[in-house]
Amino acid sequence: MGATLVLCKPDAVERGLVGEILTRFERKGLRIAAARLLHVDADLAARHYAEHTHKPFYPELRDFIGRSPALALVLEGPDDTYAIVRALMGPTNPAAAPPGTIRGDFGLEVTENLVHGSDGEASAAREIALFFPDLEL
Ligand code: 3AN
Repeated sequence: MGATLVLCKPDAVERGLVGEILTRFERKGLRIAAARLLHVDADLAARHYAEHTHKPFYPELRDFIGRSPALALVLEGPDDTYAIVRALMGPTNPAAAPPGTIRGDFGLEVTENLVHGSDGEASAAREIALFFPDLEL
């Protein structure tokens, strides 16, 4: 069994795409283990995006991720659940994402790219603990 953190980012919530996105993960066979609608404030953004805080795009990313609520989820499935989620999401830049992926079907911009999914087992464990400190899987 494996688990990963997913964020439906503010653009997904604002555009009413959360149901569509969750449907894709659920139809694939992944299970929702936890969910929480929250404002990602500057402190949480800096901890979540620790490897990006010094990059030129970070201020824009921080302001975007905190501009309205995001839906944080823990999805459960096989050992490589994080990779399954990322395959359904598509590449970071929605303009380059193939049709059939979430970003390919619904996104145009690299900052407003609808979803986040942990990029490995270690980052999944770190990010789940950050957003769901009381969760026991
Ligand atoms: P992913 O979300 O596909 O794992 P990361 O972890 O490389 O991508 O980047 C985290 C987030 O930072 C992306 N989801 C995107 O919103 C933003 N981002 C990454 N690269 C850029 C960039 N070159 N310009 C603007 N935003 C970026």
